[in-house]
Amino acid sequence: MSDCIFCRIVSGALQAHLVYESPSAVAFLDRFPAAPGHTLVVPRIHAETLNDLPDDAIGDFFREVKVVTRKVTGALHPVAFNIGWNHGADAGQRVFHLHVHVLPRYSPGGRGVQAMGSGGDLGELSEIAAAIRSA
Ligand code: DGP
Repeated sequence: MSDCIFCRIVSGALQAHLVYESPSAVAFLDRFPAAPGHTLVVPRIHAETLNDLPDDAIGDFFREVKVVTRKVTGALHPVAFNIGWNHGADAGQRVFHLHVHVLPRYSPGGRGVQAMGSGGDLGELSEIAAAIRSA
């Protein structure tokens, strides 16, 4: 898609600091890093979200996320990572080409994604689980 900035990075039309390329994925430094070495891993094919990535592409793609994580570890020696992605505008997704944030952490005591929860009354677990199972 010519109007997708990550498709343009994948094709070479837009400059980025590439750190890894494979037949299925491209990885480059986030232009607005949250930590040194903050890297984005994107599938070569355009998929807005994980739901849009074909099932037969998912394994290869996530294997490359692992490769990139190991490369960042080898280069920068973080103590841990937050690895994940924003799925949908209301979760903070701003670029609608699936990308996994590989975000190195350099100090202990980090809070996980659970810290994004709102707390309070979060519903009855058994009812919620049943609804998800039957969906
Ligand atoms: P998200 O909120 O999950 O959609 O994150 C999008 C990320 O993409 C954000 O951390 C900044 C980064 N980004 C946006 N535009 C560019 C760009 O043109 N080049 C690079 N390298 N990163 C970009």
